[in-house]
Amino acid sequence: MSSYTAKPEDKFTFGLWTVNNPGRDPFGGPTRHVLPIPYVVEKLGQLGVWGVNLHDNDLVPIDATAAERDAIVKEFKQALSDNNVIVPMATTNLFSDPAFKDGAFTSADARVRAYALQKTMESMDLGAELGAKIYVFWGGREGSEVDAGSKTMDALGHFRDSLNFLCEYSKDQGYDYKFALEPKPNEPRADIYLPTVGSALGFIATLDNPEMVGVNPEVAHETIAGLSFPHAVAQALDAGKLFHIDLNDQKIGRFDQDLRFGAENLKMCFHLVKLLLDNTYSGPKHFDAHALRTEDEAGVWAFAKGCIRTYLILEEKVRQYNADPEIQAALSEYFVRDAALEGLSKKYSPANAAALKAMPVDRLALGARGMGLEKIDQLTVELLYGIR
Ligand code: GLT
Ligand code: MN
Ligand code: MN
Repeated sequence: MSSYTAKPEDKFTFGLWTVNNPGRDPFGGPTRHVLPIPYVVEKLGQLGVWGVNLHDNDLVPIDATAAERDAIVKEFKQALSDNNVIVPMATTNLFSDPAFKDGAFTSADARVRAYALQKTMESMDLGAELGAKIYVFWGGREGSEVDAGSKTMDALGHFRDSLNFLCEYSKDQGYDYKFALEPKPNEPRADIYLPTVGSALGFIATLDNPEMVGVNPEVAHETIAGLSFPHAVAQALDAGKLFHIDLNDQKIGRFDQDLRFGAENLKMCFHLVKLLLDNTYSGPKHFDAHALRTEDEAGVWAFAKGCIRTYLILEEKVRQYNADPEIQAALSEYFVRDAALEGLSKKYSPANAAALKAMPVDRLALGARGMGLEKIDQLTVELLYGIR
């Protein structure tokens, strides 16, 4: 039995905007104070957290002077090194300022699009100065309520041009960033462009430097759309595009809840952790969640510790599942292997096609077979509840 405490090799991260979320929502103001950033870094370090991520304006106010920026960055770097915390990922706030109310890279206004590039380059400079290797693009305002004129087609073209521009900027500066697109179907816009992981993967293939760009799937975002998060992650892994992951939890069909990891759908979270562990995902594991609005500061740290503990508990459950003789026996009955048939089906050749066409099939027997999935699922539930 482990103590379920984080080690640097777990690569757990939080965003400054997550643990420092003051509990504001569209119907009410903050319910807790914003904490000083060096203190947040110290507390995260005490929890064994590997990294802290940020938007430019989580650290440096949008209207800071150059001297103010430098002083803030210096103090932040000191806190990082004092507490053994790094900055693995950076991103740009292209959603809070009213200038971006109708989008940033996809705005209908060329001046806004140019400003979005300027702000992102400056934020990439900041991220690089702090050592970030991953650069996330969450296009919260890149969407619409009104599909005016040619906007929908224009938006895709503008988004592509912006990403191409910024990939070249990253290369030119020697930053070595990997870009990760974070899809979300809606909120704060009625419809956000590239709403799912699958949409983002399709879009990446149209870029000038597709190898530099992957995805940052978030549990809540695919779940809002009613989609399976583990399936989205599997597709990203299969494509070699899982550059980053945002872990939290969510009820289907709600506003973006960003709940504590494992707070809502433990079985889904188990399958997710299994996918990441079995496929040796080695990137950061970012808890993009926040404490409930009901909580005070103690509740915030209970929330952060809870994300970590649940992830580590589920890793332990995955190891147990992979070693459980009854579960493994049920799985080997479920997966029917046949080396000869798999050889024929793996790759087309005229001979393989002819052999498959000539193959006798007992269709009724195939249809009559019970798959044993009820048993497998019940064993999983019992394992998760600690009965096994
Ligand atoms: C915002 C959003 C998150 C994104 C962040 C990165 S900002 O909090 O809800 O899902 O990951 O821009
Ligand atoms: Mn996110
Ligand atoms: Mn979210």
